Amino acid sequence: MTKKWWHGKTAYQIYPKSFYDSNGDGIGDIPGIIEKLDYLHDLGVDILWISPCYPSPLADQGYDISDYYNIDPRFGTLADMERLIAEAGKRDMVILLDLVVNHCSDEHEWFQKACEDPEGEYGGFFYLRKKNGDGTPYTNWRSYFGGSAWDELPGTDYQYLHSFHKKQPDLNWENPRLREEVYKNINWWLEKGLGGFRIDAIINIKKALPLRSYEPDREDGLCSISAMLKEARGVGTFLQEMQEKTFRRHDAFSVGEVFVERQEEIPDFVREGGYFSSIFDFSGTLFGKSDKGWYDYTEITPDDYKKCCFEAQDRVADVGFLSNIIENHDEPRGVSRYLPAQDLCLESKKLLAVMYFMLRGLPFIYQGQELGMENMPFASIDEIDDVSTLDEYQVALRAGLSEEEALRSVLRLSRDNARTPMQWDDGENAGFTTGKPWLRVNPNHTAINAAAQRNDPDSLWSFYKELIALRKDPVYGETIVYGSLEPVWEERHNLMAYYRRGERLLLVIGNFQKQEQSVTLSSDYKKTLINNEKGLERKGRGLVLKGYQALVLELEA
Ligand code: TEU
Ligand code: CA
Repeated sequence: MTKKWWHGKTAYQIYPKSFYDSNGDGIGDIPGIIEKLDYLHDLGVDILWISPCYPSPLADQGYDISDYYNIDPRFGTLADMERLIAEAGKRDMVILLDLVVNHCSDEHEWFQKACEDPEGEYGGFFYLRKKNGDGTPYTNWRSYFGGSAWDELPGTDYQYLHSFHKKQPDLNWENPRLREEVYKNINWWLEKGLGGFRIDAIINIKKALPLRSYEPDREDGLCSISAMLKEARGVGTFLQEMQEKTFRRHDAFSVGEVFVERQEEIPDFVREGGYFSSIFDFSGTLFGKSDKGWYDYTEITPDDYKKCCFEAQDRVADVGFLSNIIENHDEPRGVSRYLPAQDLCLESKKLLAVMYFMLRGLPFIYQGQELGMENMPFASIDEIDDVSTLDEYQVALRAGLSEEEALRSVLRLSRDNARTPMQWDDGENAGFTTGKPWLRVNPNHTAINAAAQRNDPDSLWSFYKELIALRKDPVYGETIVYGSLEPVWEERHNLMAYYRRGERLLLVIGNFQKQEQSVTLSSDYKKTLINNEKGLERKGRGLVLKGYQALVLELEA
C-alpha cells in the first residue's frame, strides 16, 4: 500500500456555529476557531473538518448553500477562512471543508435563474418536472425531513425535487455542465491550500432513472428515498470523474458521507485510487433505525456495537481505511448512545474512546467528544432547532404517541444534542459566548468543560491526548495505522476485544459492564500501553478486568 500523508492522522470535526463565538453575537465563528487552534494543537489532532460556513439562509444550518465561493458574514469573511488555513498550517494541521453538492440553496442564483426560465440552461441544473394533471407530486418520495420531496417551482407549472428540505433543491448530476461547475469550485478551494473535503450526502447524487414512485411505506402514501437509491446504479461514474478532475490533482484527502446501499461496492470507494480516500463507518448510527421513524428506534447494546464495528471492519479489511466516529453533528452524543445511562462515568467514557479509537482507520473526534459531552436535557420541543427532529416529533405524534412519549423518543436521536455550544469552562454560557447563545448551553458544563480537564492528567481530555499520541508512536504507530484487525472472544457478552497485528502484536480489550470479567491471554503479556484504571490484575496469562476497564496491551507476537 502506498503510504499517504493522512494515514496516521487524527481528525476533529468543528461545527462552527457552536464552537467559539469571538464577537459576542451568540454564534460561533471562524475567528473563534482561530483563537482555539492552540487548544486543538495541544490535543494533538491533525485534520480539522469545518462544517459549512458558506453563505446560507440556514434552513438546514448551512447545508443549504447560496454561494459556493464565499463565507457567510455570520461566520466571518473569506479572508478569515484563508487566515484559518494559514494558521492551521503553521501548527501542522490541515483544514477540510464540507462539500455539499447533492443540492444547493433555493436562494442560490442557479435556482433563481431556473425559476425565471425553467426551460433554460439553469433549469437543467435541477430535477424539474411538469406538474401532474391533478397537481400531485411527480413521485411519492418522502424527503429526509418529512413531506413530499417535490414542491412547486415558484411562478411556473413545474415541480422541483428536494431530497432534503424544500429550500435544498437537488442538483442534476446527469448534467455535465453542472458537474463542471462543481469541479471548478472544488479546485478553487483546493488551490487556496485546503487539505481536502468531507463530502456530504454524496450517495444521493445518482437517481434511478426514469424517476418513478415506489410502494408506500407509511400511511401517508409516501416512500423513503432509500427505495429509489436501492435501484440507482452508476454513482461511481460521477465519483471517479470528480476525483480525477479534482482531489487526485491536489493529493487531497476526501472522506465520503456514504450510506452504502450495496456492501460489495465499498472497496470501490476506499481502495487506492478509489472514489475517496475514506468513507465514514455509520454502522453504529444506523443500528436500530426503523422505517417508521425515530420513535420506533431500537437502542444499541454493547454487543450490538461490537458487532457493528467488526462487520464494518471486515467489509473494508486492508483494502483501504474507514473513518471511525462515535458521534457527529447529525447524531446524539456518543457516550449517551453507546454507554448504558446508569454507567456513564469517566472510566466508561474512556473505554468507549479506546474501543473506537484503536480500530483500523482514521479516528474522527467531534467537538466536545474529547470532554465527554453528553446529550442535552431539552425541556420541550420548543427548544429544538433541528428540522429533522421537529419532523420526527410530528411522525411520532401521528403514530399515536403522547406529546411526552414523542418528545422523549426523538430527543434520544436529536441532532441538537451535538449542536449545543462547546463547553470551554464552568462560567456563564460555558465560555462559548459573551452574548446570548443561539442554542441553550448544557447545564452540566459546570462539571464537563475544557478548563477543568486540560491540566488534569486523569481527565478524558488527557486520555484522548494519550490515544492520539499512541497512533504516532514510533514503535507502535505502524501497527495501529496499518496493522490488521482480528476480533477475539467475539462470543463473550459485554466484552469487546481485538488484536491489531503489524510490526507488533497489540490486544485492545474492554469490559463493557460494571461486573469484572476475566480472560486468558493466548500469548505472553509484554507491556501495558493504555489503561483507563490504576493497576491491572494479572496472574500469568490470566487477566481480571474491573468494571469498564479498557486496555491496550503489547503481547509476544
Ligand atoms: O446528512 C445526510 C444524511 O445522512 C441525512 O439523510 C441524515 O439522515 C439527516 O441528517 C437526518 O438525520 C448530511 C449532513 O450531514 C446533514 O447535516 C444535512 O442535513 C444533510 O446532509 C443535507 O445536507
Ligand atoms: Ca460570532
